[in-house]
Amino acid sequence: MRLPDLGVLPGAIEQFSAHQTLKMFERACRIRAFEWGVKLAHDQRKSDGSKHIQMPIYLSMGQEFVASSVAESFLSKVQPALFGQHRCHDIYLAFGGRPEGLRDELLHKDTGCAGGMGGSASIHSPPIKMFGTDGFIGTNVAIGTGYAYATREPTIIFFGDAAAEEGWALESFGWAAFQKLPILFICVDNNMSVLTEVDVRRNWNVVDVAKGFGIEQSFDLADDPWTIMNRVRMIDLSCPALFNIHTVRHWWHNGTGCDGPPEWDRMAIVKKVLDRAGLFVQAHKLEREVNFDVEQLWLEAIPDLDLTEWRDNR
Ligand SMILES: Cc1ncc(C[n+]2csc(CCOP(=O)(O)OP(=O)(O)O)c2C)c(N)n1
Repeated sequence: MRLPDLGVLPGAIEQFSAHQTLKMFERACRIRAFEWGVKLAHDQRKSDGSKHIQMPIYLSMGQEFVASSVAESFLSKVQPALFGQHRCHDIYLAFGGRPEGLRDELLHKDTGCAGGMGGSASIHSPPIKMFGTDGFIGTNVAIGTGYAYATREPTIIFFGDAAAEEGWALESFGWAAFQKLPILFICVDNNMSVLTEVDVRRNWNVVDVAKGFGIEQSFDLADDPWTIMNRVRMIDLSCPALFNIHTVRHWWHNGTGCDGPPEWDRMAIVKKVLDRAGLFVQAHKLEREVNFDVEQLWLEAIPDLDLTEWRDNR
C-alpha cells in the first residue's frame, strides 16, 4: 500500500535540532533546484540548434528527501562509501559532491566529476567515495556488498524497486546478513520500473524478503525525512539494515516529461511541517538563497539559459 504517511513516526521532527532539520532541508532544496537547472539545460538549445546535454538524463525531482535525510544522518559521524544506480544526482549532491562537478559532467566537460565521461547515469566521485554504476540495474548492490565485505567500511547502497528484483541484489542481501556487513540498503521505491508499477511486477515485498535472508532491521516507510533520520538513529549500523522508502518520481523515467500531478509532493508536505514547527521564515530564506546559488551555477555555464519555467514553478 503506497501512502505518504506509511510508517511515519508522528512528531519525529521533535527529535532533531532546528539546525539539523534546516541542514537536511537545505540539501533537499539544492537537489530540487539543481534538477530544475538540468531540466532547462536539457530542454533548451544552443544558438546553433545543438543540445547542451546530449545524453539521457535521470532526474531525482520528487525523491529529494531520501538522499538528503540519509546524508544528514551519516555525515556528522562518518563519510560512508556510496553506491547508487542510474538515478543518482540526488545522492551526489546530498552527500557533499560539488555542484559544479555534476553540472560539468552533464555538459560533457572534462571538469565534470567523472571527467565528462560518466554522464547522468554513472556519477562517480572519489572525494565523496561515490562509485559510478555500469547501467545494469542492481549490479551496484552486489558490487557495494563486495566493497563492504572487503573493507568493512560503512556502506550505503541505493537501488530502485526494480533493481530489487534482480537475482544479484537478492543474493547480496543474503551475503550481507550472513557476514554481518555494515551496509544500509536503501530501496528507493518510486513504484515504477520505467512505466510498470510494482504490483504488476511481483507479489512480494522487499522488506519481507530481506527479513527472510536474515536482515532483521528491515522497514517499509514513506519518504518523511524525520522518520528516516529517526530510523537511522535507532538501528545498529555495524550490521546490515534495509529501508524500503516509498517516494514519488515527478518526471519521466528518463528525460523531463511529466504525466500529470504526482501522487504526493514531499517538498510541499515538509514545508507545512516546518511552518508548524515555527521554522517557516528560516526555511524560506534558506530556500531562496539556495535557488539563487543554483541559478548562478547554471547561468555561469549557460548565460542565456531561460529560467522562467523554473521561477514560475516556485
Ligand atoms: C539488468 C537490467 N535489466 C533491465 C534494464 C533496463 N532498465 C533500465 S532502468 C530500468 C528500470 C529501473 O527501475 P528502478 O530500479 O526502480 O529505478 P528507477 O528508474 O525507478 O529509479 C530498467 C528495467 C537494465 N538497465 N538492466
